[in-house]
Amino acid sequence: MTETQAPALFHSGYATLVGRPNVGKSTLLNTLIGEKVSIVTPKPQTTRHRILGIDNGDGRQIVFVDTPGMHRARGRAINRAMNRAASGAVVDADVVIMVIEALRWTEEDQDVLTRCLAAGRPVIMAVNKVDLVKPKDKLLPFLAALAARGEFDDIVPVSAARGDNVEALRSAVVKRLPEGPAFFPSDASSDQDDRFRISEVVREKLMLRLHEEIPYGLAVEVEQLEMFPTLVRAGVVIWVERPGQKGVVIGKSGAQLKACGQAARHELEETYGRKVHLELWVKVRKKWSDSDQALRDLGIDVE
Ligand SMILES: Nc1nc2c(ncn2[C@@H]2O[C@H](COP(=O)(O)OP(=O)(O)OP(=O)(O)O)[C@@H](O)[C@H]2O)c(=O)[nH]1
Ligand SMILES: [Mg+2]
Repeated sequence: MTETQAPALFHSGYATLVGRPNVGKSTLLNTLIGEKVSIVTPKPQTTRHRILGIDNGDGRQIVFVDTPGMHRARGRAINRAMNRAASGAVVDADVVIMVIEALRWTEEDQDVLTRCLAAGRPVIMAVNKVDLVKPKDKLLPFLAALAARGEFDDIVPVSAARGDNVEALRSAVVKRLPEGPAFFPSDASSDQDDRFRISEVVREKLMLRLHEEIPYGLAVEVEQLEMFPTLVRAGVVIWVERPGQKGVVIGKSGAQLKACGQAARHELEETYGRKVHLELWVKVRKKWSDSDQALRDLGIDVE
C-alpha cells in the first residue's frame, strides 16, 4: 500500500512595515529581502511611496510593504498623501510590523500604535537599532514597558543595519500568514519598474548630498528611458520648488549635480550590469509638493 501525502500548504500574505520617519523601515525591508529595494538616508521622510519587497521562501511568499514614515506635520499635500499611503497599507495588511527605535518612544510612535491597534490585524513590534543600545541591559526594562502599551503578537528586538535577529522577525511573520497562493511570480523581489527604480536612486543621492530644506522640495522623474543589451540611457528631470533651489542642486560649475549623477550611475551600473548614461535636468515647478496634479504626475497617490 502506498501512503498518500497531503500537498504541502502554501502561506502567503502582506506584512506592512509602519512607523514614524527615520526608525529604519526601509533598511529593514532591504535586509529582509537581501537586496536594495527601498532607498535609505539619515534624513526623515525619505520614503514617499509604498514599496514592495517580495520574499519567496520555502512554502511561502511574504510581500513586505515599506511605507512612508507617519508624521504629524500635515501641511502640504505630499505630507497628507504620505500619511494616507501608510495608513492604507496598515488596513490592507495581513500582519503589521510596527518599527520603533530602541530606548525611544515619542508622541508620533503613540499615534502610529493607535492606528495599528485600530486596524485589528496581528501587530508585531520590531524594536530596531539595538546595536546602539549601550549598555545592553538597558533594553530589558524598555521592552517590558513596551509590552504594557498594547496587545502585541510579538516583540522582536533587531538591528536592521547589522541583520541581527532579523530571521526571528521573519519567523514571527511566517507564523501569522494565512494559507493561500502566491501573489507574484516566485522569482520576483519587487514590483518596481525601471523608471521608478532609477528615479529613486537619483533622489537618494540628491538627498544624501543636499542639506536643510532642499531634500523635501525635490522630486525626480524619468522622462525618457532606453534599455539596450549593454546600455541604459535615461533622461531624468529633478523638480525643485523655487528658482533659488535650482542653483543649490546644480552647485558651483555644476559640481553638485555631477557628483550626485556619478553616484547614481555607479549604483545603477551595479544593479543592471550594464553601462548607464544619465542626463539630468533641474527644473522649477512651483509648489509641486502641495499640488495634487503634480503628485499624481509623480505617481504619488492622492485622494
Ligand atoms: N545604527 C543603526 N542605524 C540604523 C539601523 N537601521 C536603520 N538605521 C539608520 O537609520 C536611518 C534611517 O533609516 P531608513 O531605513 O531610511 O528609515 P525609514 O524608517 O525608512 O525612514 P523614512 O523613509 O524617512 O520614514 C539611516 O541612516 C539608517 O542607516 C540600525 O539597525 N542601526
Ligand atoms: Mg523609508
